[in-house]
Amino acid sequence: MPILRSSHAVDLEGFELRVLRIPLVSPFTTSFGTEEVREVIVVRALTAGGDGWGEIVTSASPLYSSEYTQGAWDVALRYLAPALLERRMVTAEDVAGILRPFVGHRMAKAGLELAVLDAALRLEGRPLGEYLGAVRERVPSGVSIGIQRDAASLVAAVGGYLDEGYARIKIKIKPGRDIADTAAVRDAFGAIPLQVDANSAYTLDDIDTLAELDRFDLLLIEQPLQEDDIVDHATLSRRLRTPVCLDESIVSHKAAVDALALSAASVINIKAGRVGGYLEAVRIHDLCRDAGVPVWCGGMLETGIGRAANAALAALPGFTLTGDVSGSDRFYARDIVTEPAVLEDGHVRVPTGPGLGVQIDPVALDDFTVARETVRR
Ligand code: SMG
Ligand code: MG
Repeated sequence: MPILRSSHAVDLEGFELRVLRIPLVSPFTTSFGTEEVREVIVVRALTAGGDGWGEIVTSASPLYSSEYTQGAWDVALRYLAPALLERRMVTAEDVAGILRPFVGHRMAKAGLELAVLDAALRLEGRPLGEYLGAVRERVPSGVSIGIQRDAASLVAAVGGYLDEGYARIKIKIKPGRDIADTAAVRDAFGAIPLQVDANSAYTLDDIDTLAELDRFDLLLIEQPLQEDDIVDHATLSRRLRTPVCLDESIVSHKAAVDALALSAASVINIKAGRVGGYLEAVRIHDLCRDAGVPVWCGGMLETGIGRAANAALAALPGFTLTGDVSGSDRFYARDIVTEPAVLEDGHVRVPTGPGLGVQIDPVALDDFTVARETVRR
């Protein structure tokens, strides 16, 4: 039986959206490109009972998915926020239904839903973790490491994060930077918990290369093929010993149902932004838990807002694998919340205060803001 979550309605007065550009502590390279600055949209729901905060996890360019900052900015200001404001009294559980007529744009929808949910829970004095169904006070913390200049640099980077205490290592791979990089990490560190993420860089023509990864006893290979290659992922899954995990392909609960029905994956990465919100993320968690499929919480280089929410989500019982829920300092020298997530003994704490359980640092928020717009009722 699904647990029915309910939060109080908030009296919506407006939404303030900001584009932030926050420098990364080091460049982050995936199979689709390199980022040196995190460009992200912060959402503030303005309600009669106080503010709520959310984050739209798009990147500047549509490379991870079709969504990107300016597209999310436009659709949120032009269509999504006005639709919510028109309803005025809104619960977080209403948001997805109100926004359903607008096709796609899940990251934008997720950011607005989180802001409404945070406003409601702050008003109720209820922590997000409790609302979502968290069963842990802290979650094990994995780190996602970008493609480095060469294998030696990768080994140095992995060693640094292991020294910090990270519980699991994920390395990014792409054609030509796969077997040798993975071998270098295994040779240097032995049987550490290790997985790889291809961000859709391969096709079935690469099946022999991907099968070579089997000898490294990886926890999983994440999203080797394209977003819509569900059947090809099923074909690949039958051929590999390494478990196939889907990230980009799982854009909704329905996509997860279909992927499991076709045996396209034996593990799922759940990202609230990618699936349209934390409530949809919980539905996918519930589905996978009932199906005996392990899940873990993915990351989109979140600020302290999304990072707090991800820690709460990752504390649900079905999240049996270590997620990309790292300390804030893995990406940022300065965050926009007053108590950024820190790594303690390989774990990150689930905030216990009302709503997200973190406070915005207004000076940092202003310092990183490059655009700002408010829509009112
Ligand atoms: O937040 O720790 C994090 C980043 C984790 O590797 C990460 N995310 O495909 O899983 C993924 C990537 C997508 C990031 S692209 C903006
Ligand atoms: Mg991924």
